[in-house]
Amino acid sequence: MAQATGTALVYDEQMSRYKLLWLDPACELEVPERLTVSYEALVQNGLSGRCVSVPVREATDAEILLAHSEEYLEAVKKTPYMSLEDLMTFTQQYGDVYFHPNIYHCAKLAIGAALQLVDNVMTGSVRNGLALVRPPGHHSQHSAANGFCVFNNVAIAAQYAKKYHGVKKVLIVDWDVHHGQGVQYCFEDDPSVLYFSWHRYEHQNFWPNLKESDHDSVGKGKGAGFNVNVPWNQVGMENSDYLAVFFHVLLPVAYEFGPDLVLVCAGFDSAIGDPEGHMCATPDIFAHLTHLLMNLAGGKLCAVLEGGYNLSSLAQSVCQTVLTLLGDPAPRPTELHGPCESALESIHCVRSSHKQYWSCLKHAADMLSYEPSTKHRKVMEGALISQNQDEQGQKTEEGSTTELVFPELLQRVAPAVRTALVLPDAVECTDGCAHFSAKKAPDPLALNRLSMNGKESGDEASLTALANLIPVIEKMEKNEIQNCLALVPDVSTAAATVVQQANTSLTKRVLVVWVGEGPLPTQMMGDEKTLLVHLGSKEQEDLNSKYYVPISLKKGCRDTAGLLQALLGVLLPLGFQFNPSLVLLVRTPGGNVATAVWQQLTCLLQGLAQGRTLVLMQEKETSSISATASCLLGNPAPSLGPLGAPMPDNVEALERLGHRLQAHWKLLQTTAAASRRSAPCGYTPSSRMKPPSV
Ligand code: Q9C
Ligand code: ZN
Repeated sequence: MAQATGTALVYDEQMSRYKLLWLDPACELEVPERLTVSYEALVQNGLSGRCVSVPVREATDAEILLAHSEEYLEAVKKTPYMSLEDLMTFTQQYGDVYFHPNIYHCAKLAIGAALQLVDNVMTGSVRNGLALVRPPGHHSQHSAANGFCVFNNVAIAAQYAKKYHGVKKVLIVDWDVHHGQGVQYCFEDDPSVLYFSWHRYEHQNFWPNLKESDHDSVGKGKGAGFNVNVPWNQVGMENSDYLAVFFHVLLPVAYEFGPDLVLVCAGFDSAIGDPEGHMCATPDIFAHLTHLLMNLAGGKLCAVLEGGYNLSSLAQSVCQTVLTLLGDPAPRPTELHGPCESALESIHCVRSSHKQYWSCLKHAADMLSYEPSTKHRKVMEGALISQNQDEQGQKTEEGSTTELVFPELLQRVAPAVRTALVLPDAVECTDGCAHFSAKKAPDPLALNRLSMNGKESGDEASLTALANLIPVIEKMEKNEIQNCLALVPDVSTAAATVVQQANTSLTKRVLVVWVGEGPLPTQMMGDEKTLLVHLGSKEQEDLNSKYYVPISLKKGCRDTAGLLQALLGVLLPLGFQFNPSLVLLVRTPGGNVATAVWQQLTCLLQGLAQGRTLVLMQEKETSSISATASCLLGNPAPSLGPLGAPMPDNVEALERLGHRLQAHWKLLQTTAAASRRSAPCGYTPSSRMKPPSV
């Protein structure tokens, strides 16, 4: 089947036609404007026009019964005919939810919107999409409404995808700030649906105050290991905390799982300014979260709106998500200083709880019996504190929350040319790219630049190839070209030239990702403007350099699971924290990396440097041109399928490397302070394997 393209937007303003009809402080945040404001923002930013508009429909009884009981459905069916008084009474049997004569209709449309999205993605008429819906779904349960939710839109969508599209494995990523306990209950013993949720928890002091929202609820029976909870035990979590959880918990597990479809419970109450979440992650983080999920399942991603109660934060976050689904480069993340201590405790705990279920976590540190730094408070005492904190969300006359101060939506301007190809003349072209010959007579200015850099001694062919690269790099700097694939006679010389050229400006930082064996150009062993990460098989000496990171893997790049672990757990955290303005991806001849893994690498690295990626390959590697160009053009990498276990030696080596580097690069941390202090010193692979000598 041809590569699916396009982003669906499933929306109908009908879903804004219900509201709270009585006084209830717990529910007044859930307003119709949440939906209209989100949609208006998409229109204003020209994004709805770039999406494929997909109509909603009402879900059928059979579809609702995929996740709910008949008794509950029959009860909800009566609500359109109830008096106000009866609606209030009906509402009272559930927690933090309200009914309205029109909510049953809207709830059926919300499910139908999610199912329309799944249909369009699964049949390949679009690649991905967002359903903007009300009421939300992830708190609703088999026989209960809860937390503004009536029917479980995403749970039903997952069951539907399995039943009607033959989907074998579904990943549900719940980035809403609340625990989607309804989704957890639905799939607790089901190994075909992996549910991940992070949520404000505060040691059970935050709503819904459940024991089963903690990190040790991992699923039951055959589903053990397929429920991943990351509790936030403090408010104020930032971009670094969210990214650290993706790099060290969600992504390794998700890639090992190998889903056929990704569903996102896309709640934006986890963004800054939200009166429920009290978190500090900025709206642009959703561009990165989205991008990081877009190469799973061959790009089949369906996002469905859940929470989000600060209208301005919500609208910005929705726009960032859709921009990324459409393929626009994500903005550069702002200063990431690494996860906070409380987030590290959570990460440490969840990795430890799951180590027996996932190969990628097999060597994760055990929890120690140290006293946690974030003290466990008594539930009742804490509940009072949470309630008082919530008073700070001030209300305007209309009942919407006043806007807090956070960065404006960063305007993203996509370059006119997405992908430039610099190829030897005889080489076959790939569609959709701009071509730059490597053999045409070079620009004299560029030649002059090269000779100033001491390159005049090289042979004419390689000099010409280099000279033709320079105008492309300049265009990338001017935002006229986003990325480039160049085939050159000698990758080593070309890489050195590019780094030299890029470093001429003071603010430029280059991340060099060197795949395969050397020779590494000696003049680029790394400095504060050049971070060099070398993925290869040669045993490296344990250099203690911050800017030269050799990742040596046994069997080189052929241990797919090991390489993925290196990519997700080391390269991406380093890259995000370094925050380059250009990524230079170099593949040496005979690098021996499988095409599908190379594509994951190429795709994921485009989350950095606003997608400014320059790929250098050896002239003769013409068979990789179309696979590489496809990734640079924004097509998803093909699914790797479920991953096996990485080679134990490689896991050990990565663990050791992480410990060595985490003093410099805090985004590599995966453990809380108490265990981190003891880990790096006296740590050897063999001491890990043997029981401690008493
Ligand atoms: N201040 C969704 O985000 N409880 N639901 C609020 C505590 C209800 C959130 C009371 C929160 C429900 C979809
Ligand atoms: Zn929520």
